Amino acid sequence: MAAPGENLRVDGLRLWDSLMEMAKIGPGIAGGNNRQTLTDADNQGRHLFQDWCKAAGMTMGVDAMGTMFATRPGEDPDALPVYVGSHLDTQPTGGKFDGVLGVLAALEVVRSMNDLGIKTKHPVVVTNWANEEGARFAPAMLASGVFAGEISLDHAYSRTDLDGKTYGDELKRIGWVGEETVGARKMHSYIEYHIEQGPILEAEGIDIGVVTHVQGLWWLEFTLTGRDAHTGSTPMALRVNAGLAMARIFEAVQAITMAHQPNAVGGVGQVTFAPNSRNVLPGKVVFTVDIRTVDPVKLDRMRAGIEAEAARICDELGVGCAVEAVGHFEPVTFAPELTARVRDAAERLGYSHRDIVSGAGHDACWAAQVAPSVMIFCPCVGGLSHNEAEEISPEWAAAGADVLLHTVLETAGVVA
Ligand code: HGY
Ligand code: MN
Ligand code: MN
Repeated sequence: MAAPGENLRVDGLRLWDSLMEMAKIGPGIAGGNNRQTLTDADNQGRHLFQDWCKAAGMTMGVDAMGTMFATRPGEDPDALPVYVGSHLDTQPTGGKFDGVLGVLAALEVVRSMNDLGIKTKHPVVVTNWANEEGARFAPAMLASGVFAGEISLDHAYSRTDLDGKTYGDELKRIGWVGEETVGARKMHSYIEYHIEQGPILEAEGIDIGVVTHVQGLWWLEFTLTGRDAHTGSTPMALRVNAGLAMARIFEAVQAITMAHQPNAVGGVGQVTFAPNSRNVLPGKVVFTVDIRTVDPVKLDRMRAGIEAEAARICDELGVGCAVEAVGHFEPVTFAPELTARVRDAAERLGYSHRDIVSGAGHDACWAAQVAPSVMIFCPCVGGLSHNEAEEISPEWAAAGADVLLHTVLETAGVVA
């Protein structure tokens, strides 16, 4: 298909300025961001994004999960919109670009279309999905999961953070409970631009990642019940040591993951000890095992192996063991017609590109359940992400945004 304009490019400087402006909100302690979902910082970032969207002539809609949809009208009012976006919430020690690049590059695409006086057949909707990270309220991609009909609104509203605050209460507190029914919007397609969060593109000197698949995931929350006891006076043989059970389960996760190589990952990012006192053996230990692979059979085999091994370990130590699957999605395959379009756009713009599987989960995983979807990656320094030192170059950011612009224009259909 003929390109809408061989040399159409975004304004890379304006995109970078917006990224740096947003990065001032919810600063971290080491140069990154702590703008966790439904915090006051998230609220501030949402308002800045809303102001920018209105200044670009878009109208804002918000659904009952707090996801934001800024619409640029199309010439055909009956045409389903092309959705383009990602997320503005960050990890507690997050970077400036994870998610934010996709939302602000989508805004830059609209700003560029406005500058160039381009009209499209389909409306274009710039999207900020609520709670993509799942750092404060598990699971990740919560709002897009409700949108796709995979998670109920009630379940989502009931999710609690470590302080016992619920998603529903916190969304109400910051004033972002939208009127729209979650999932009522119908999509023509969904396109998401994101940093790779892995080392491949930078190591190979490639400008653009054409994301064909996303690996599947299980988040298994283990609750181990031991017995609070004095770390000094309790004989070793009398201990009901939930902490020791946790350590052995961590080793089992590592061993089972390594036994399922290549292309499988497993680990634990969050543990809570109760009572968490230096001289008390923990009566309760809660942690979430995160396992991922692109092979669905392997994914379920890893889960079964870890659960069986955890039960054996706890039985041996006399520790109680409960496990709940708090997050899951099957491996995702993106729409071939859209991945081909991304490849063509990169080719035409003179950017090097390669197909790639996403190691991280994204809202596009759930969008792909309800509409043809695709993702575009740019490199990131050292493949580092979920770390305040996350870094990309302005050139990398702009190159991916150029490809996003062309992919959106070809999908939304330029009207002369
Ligand atoms: O967990 C993930 O893959 C994403 O960063 N939420
Ligand atoms: Mn992300
Ligand atoms: Mn992330």
